[in-house]
Amino acid sequence: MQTQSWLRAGLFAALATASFGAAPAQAQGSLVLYCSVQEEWCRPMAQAFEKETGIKVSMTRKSSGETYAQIKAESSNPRGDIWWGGTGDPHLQAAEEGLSEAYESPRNADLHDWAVKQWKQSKGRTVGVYAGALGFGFNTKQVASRKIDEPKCWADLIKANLKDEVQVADPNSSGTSYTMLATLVQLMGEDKAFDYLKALHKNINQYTKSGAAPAKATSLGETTVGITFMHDMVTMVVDGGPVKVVAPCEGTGYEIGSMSMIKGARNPDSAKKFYDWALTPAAQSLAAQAKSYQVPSNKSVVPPPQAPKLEEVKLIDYDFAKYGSSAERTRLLSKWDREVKVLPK
Ligand code: S7P
Repeated sequence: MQTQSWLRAGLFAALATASFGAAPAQAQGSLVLYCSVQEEWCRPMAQAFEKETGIKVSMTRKSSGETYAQIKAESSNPRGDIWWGGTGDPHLQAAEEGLSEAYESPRNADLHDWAVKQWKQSKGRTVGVYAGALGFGFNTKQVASRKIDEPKCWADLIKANLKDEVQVADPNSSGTSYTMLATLVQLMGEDKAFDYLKALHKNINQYTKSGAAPAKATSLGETTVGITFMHDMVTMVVDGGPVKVVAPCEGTGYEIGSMSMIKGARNPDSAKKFYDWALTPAAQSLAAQAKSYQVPSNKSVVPPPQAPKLEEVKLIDYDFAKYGSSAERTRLLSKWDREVKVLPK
């Protein structure tokens, strides 16, 4: 387990100034955008792109695993043009299965190595747009009123004092939760990871569809602990929720949030324009305005001060090639369905 130097280096880059044109451009075609970050970030992205280019955007927000499944189901008659955001593993799976199109943006030169590595690994079919570490958060009021120790480690989440008090998404629909599954397998080894997931199951009050939903539930006190990306918990803290964000003591995995052009897109020119634009400092700076605190992939965008300091998190050397492969992702998900989800509490 080593802290990743690419993240450390990226945190100190300077913010390039760029602004959108003052007046909306003329209507210039259309774009069907599949968006897998939070709705609060998807909407300003669609609006800013429309304003910049005049291209009419029809946007649908769905979780990463769900979007992958939709693109696969539509592959003989594609409806979407571009898939922006969401964890990298299902983007890599889509790339391997030929569901996305190779493209080299002139903006690649402006990106951190980790974002370009994602692009090279997928033979040009997906590129990194942000990075973020997996962790969990807890409701400080709940912890105090239950008189339990503050959880600090993955090991704390399977203790009996958190029975029915942990929430995480279903890894089939959620990229966040698949990142957890793949992270635990890499941290503990597969047998111990599945023993852990079975023990965790006893403490789970709900497997949500969306990966960030447990952050909101934690903030509202509907669950004591929520397992999410750390940046999704930070959003709750910024909104004033009684939440503490935790980087698990044993170490944790991370995501390279990605973007892919859909194979057979009906509006390929619009898709290319969006792809190039989404890698600009101006577009990537919209994240912080939408209270999304990932590390942007464009080297000139300084991560917002609220963003988790990834250089301080004990990150594993996440094997994206293996855990983003079609065979491994499919195998792990069906094993989780068979051996964990069906268990009684
Ligand atoms: O909220 C932002 C974020 O955590 O959402 C993406 C996530 O994959 C979408 O949610 P699902 O877990 O439901 O798929 C992440 O890529 C992103 O950082």
